[in-house]
Amino acid sequence: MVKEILLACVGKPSAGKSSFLNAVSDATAKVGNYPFTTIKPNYGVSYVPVECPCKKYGKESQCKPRYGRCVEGTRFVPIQMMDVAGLVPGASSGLGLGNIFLDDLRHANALVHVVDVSGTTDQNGKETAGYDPINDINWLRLEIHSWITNNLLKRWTSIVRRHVATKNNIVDTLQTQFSGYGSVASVVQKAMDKSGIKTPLETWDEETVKKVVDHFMDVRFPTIVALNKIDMPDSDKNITKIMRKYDQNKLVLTSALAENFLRKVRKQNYIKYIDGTDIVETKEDLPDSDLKPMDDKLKNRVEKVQDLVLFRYGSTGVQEVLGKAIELLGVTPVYPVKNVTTFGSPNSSKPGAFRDCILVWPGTTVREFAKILHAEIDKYYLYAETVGNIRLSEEAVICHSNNVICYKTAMAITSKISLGNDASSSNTPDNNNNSKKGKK
Ligand SMILES: Nc1nc2c(ncn2[C@@H]2O[C@H](COP(=O)(O)OP(=O)(O)OP(=O)(O)O)[C@@H](O)[C@H]2O)c(=O)[nH]1
Ligand SMILES: [Mg+2]
Repeated sequence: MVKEILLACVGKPSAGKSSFLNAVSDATAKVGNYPFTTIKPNYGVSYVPVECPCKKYGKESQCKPRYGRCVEGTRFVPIQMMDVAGLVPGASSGLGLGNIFLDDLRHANALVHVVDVSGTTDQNGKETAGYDPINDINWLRLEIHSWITNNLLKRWTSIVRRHVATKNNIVDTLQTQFSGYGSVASVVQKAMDKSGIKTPLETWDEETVKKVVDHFMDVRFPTIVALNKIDMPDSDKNITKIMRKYDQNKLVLTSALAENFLRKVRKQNYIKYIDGTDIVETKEDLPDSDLKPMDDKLKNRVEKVQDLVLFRYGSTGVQEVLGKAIELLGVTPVYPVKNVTTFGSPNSSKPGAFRDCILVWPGTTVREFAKILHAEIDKYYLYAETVGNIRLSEEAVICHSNNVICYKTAMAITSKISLGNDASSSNTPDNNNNSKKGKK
């Protein structure tokens, strides 16, 4: 099945989730300085940067992405973003807007935990001063953990009874319980391997169940923490504290407000601004451009954003969050082509190289990808080759050195291959980190 990767913004009310969604996508979600501005989830399409082979093979001028865009060898591939209502401590047992919004997370492949690092909102999203944002990092994980654990413990006696009666293995029993979270057996297997638990399920106590859920969460809901509102006065000292305590690979400093402001001013043609950088140019910098001159008030605001965010931190950070999330998921971009010299599309007679780019899960093999592209490619499969007419084994795992793939089939494939529909650009099973459904 070909569908998109979905990242979900989570966090307490007023952390800036909707602002973040708007900053990285085409969404126009409502933003407000009061808790629970968002009730129903908002959705948007974002573009994540991956390496496009057009640069390596000198085809930059012919590179014609069907979706997204390519800028000098950096391909921007569409993914789905979502922003849910704010979670408050106790959400898993119904507090705040409760469980419904945890349910909205079931289809997400990874989470972006938006944290208000300025300390100006309390755990319920109400205005305050000097709040310690470390609290938020801790309890959000606990809430999701409790949500899953409680759902499991509620039925534990009957789960054990059925497990014993059916003589199922542990992974199958747990997968039945976890399928509602978009899990597959390989995810459960990975979580069990990580946990190191080898005792029979019928002997597990509550602590063991909690430990399993902990590992399941890591595999099923990998999370990037966006320390948001870095433009505010107290953020600095909180950032230093958090950076010391947590894995820096999963932390990104952001100002969604600054990004939205820069995007808006760019749209109004007052500035040239390159996403993900600190580069902002005005009419004064580019007198021959068609940029509009800014009045003093606007000029001051732009300069303030430059001073507080861009010059200090290098960028607004929001693009970096997407890049890290994709890195965490470990997906690889694959470029199916009609032949490995012109790099034309197997799905279109239109001119242009590298039209299609599909993100696949780690471990996806050449043959599995054939199946993802089209059942007929799989059915009439002869062989696959990559650049230089190098044949690829069916079992070869797709990686960055063989991700330009041409399939040769015993019959011409007449029906359209499925990657051409709507905005699909990624092979996304409802789980993470493995394309092999049910593989153990
Ligand atoms: N200073 C500053 N304010 C921000 C930033 N991001 C968001 N805000 C402000 O924080 C407030 C809440 O923003 P929202 O995006 O509505 O927050 P939310 O997390 O979606 O809130 P709920 O929908 O109520 O859960 C608004 O006043 C935003 O303008 C930021 O990076 N810096
Ligand atoms: Mg919101």
